[in-house]
Amino acid sequence: MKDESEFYPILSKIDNPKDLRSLSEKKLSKLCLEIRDFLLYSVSKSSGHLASGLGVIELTVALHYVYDTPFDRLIWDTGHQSYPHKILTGRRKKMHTIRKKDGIHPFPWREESQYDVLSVGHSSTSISVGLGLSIAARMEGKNRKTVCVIGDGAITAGIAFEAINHVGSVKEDLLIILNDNKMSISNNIGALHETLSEYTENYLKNRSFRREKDSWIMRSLNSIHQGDLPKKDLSYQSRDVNDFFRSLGLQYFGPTDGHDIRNLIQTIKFLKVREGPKLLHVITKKGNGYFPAERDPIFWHCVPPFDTKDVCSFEKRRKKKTFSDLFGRWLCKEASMDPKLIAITPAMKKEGSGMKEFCKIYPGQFFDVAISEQHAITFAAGLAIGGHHPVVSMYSTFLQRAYDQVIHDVAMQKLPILFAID
Ligand SMILES: Cc1ncc(C[n+]2csc(CCOP(=O)(O)OP(=O)(O)O)c2C)c(N)n1
Repeated sequence: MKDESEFYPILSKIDNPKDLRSLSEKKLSKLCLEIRDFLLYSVSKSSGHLASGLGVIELTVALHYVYDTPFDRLIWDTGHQSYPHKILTGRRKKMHTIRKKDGIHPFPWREESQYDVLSVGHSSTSISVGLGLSIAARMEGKNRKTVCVIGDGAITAGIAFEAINHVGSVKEDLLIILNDNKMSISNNIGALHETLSEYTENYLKNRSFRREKDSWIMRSLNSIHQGDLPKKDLSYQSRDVNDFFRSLGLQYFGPTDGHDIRNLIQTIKFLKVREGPKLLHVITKKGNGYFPAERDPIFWHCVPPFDTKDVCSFEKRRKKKTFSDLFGRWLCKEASMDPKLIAITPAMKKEGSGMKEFCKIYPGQFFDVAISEQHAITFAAGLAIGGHHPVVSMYSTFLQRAYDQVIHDVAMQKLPILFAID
């Protein structure tokens, strides 16, 4: 182990978020650099999720800085991005034990820490749990706040939409942070993803408008300090994203730079005192600050131990064939003889399912349906009824999401669907 205080002068003094909150804002950028370096070092020793954590360091610092955790509730959707959260909530010295026998969990785990509100691993549950917690907090009457952080990948699942539909109608006080890095494990997919990307691109192109908006944020923040809530919200006036979330009863704010710690803190402070259901659209880069992970966030999503000084040979070694690649090869061979074969994956194109080649050779017979295991199966049922030969590839653990669909929409209908279960 490196000598902590020498390499991490600020981080080594943070054993919980209270220590973090005692720092001046000026020190936070430096702290983020130290966390980034520490995270890289510890994952290189332990193995685990890397690129997503690198992308939310500033967000994690800002949230623990502004909110009074663990009194205020912070929920990380899916939880693979929660390593920086673990580092700041008393588990720094155990980070190298992640995924080791008797080590700490690679996802938030309720029994491990009072800061882990929900044990996760399966995606898209944060908004439902957040809503339950915000109702409980209102009934408790202690002004406890609830924040959910959900990725643009995780938000594609049905349960997230079901929860938003509920949040918007009961109008509880809840902040949803949409961490938009354009990636799921593979590139993200779907109409919402396209709209978010287009919206953000237009926004970034329009620099002069951005400057105007930024000063608008400052004006709004000033008025908050004077006890006067702004009449208008901060959102950029575009029909697409705004209208989508507003039609579901959420106040939309953003997009905002998720790597600018000062901006994040100001924005989150502003939202903390604004009542009602709100969504803050934060733009981040998966793998931020570590060039290999920025260049290939799919590869660096989750990694075995590696030597930080010899990344080239690590990348080459890891590109060896896997069992999933063999499945992908079999699929290509079958499709060459069967034009009715359709391959379906819920957001696991490359890693879980080895379909990278298949989708290039047979783009018309391939569907990545985003994180939607239930839809994937009932969609396959429709294709089978229509005379096609669907192959649905899925990790067994995520297939749990869709037991009912397997039984009701496939088995009971006696439909010929092949399940490739890893
Ligand atoms: C129900 C379910 N299906 C699939 C997965 C596998 N999975 C883990 S992380 C992830 C991508 C999530 O993307 P996003 O929420 O945007 O987070 P990012 O990694 O981009 O930070 C997927 C598909 C899962 N955890 N749960």
